[in-house]
Amino acid sequence: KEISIIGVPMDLGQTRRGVDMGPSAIRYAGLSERLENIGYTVRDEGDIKVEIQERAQSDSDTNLKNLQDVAEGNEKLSQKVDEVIQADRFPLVLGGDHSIAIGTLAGLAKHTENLGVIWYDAHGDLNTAETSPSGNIHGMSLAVSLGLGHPALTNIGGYSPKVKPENIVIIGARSLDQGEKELIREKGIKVYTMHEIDRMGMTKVMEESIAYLKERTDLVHLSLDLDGLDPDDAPGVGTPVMGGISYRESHLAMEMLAEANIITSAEFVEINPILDEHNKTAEVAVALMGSLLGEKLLYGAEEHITPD
Ligand code: DIR
Ligand code: MN
Ligand code: MN
Ligand code: MN
Repeated sequence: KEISIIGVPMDLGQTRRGVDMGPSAIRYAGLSERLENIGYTVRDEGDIKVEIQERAQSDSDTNLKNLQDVAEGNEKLSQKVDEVIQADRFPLVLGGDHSIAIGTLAGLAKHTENLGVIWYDAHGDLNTAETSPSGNIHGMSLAVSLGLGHPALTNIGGYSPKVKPENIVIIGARSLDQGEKELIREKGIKVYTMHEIDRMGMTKVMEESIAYLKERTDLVHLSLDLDGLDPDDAPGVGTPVMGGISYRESHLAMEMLAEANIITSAEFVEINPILDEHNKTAEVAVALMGSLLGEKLLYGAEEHITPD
């Protein structure tokens, strides 16, 4: 299968400059070569055109920051993702802040009633204008995809909602706002917080997540916010939260997804080179993409060791 790389230099979903350079940092860390080495044909679609604002623009009648520009960028992204799926290629979306999941999911959900989503993140991104402490749209993208939020966001792609609450699994959560906790309870969203990861181990968490999504969804999207990882392993993020998922646990998670062969699209977001240490976070992202797409250290992508 061919992979289409789509860069989204979006930093208007939050207020720390620099995350718009994420796509460049990831490409510079050797993404295309890495994927070609495991046998894929890689097609770099370039970057989606996104507005750059040096100062946040607040919407006059809501507390949403940069609403119009975030909406426009996501509309373009949704069209591109839709196009890539229609062409039967695998969309690999590079952020940019996590507000871009709105556009990615809008492009994907056109193709199925039962889109599964793995939200790998320290946060839930389940705020609405009413519950958001920051007004930052990157903290709202999952709620928007459930159909909750400003119509300029929920109607991207021309329909809403994009995903059902029971088709979502959140992994790595450790910083949830009060309104997000209430929404999780109300909608019955499946969440593995750091407590469950510590207690059950990543193997069990992924086995359960994979079984859960396999039984109810057809396409499964991985939305991986690098702040899901521990800041020691992924320092180049705008909102680090200590006590995160380790580099090794993350590789294990990606390898298990590769083995289960359920992921049909992915995005890696929130890499901010200004806050990074020598592009470490982009390098971590590329290594995780390699594992997600079937790279193994001792054998090739198409061979599997099957125990007898
Ligand atoms: C916080 C932070 N919950 C907010 N969210 C972040 O602003 O809504 N999401 N950083 O990735
Ligand atoms: Mn996020
Ligand atoms: Mn996050
Ligand atoms: Mn350390």
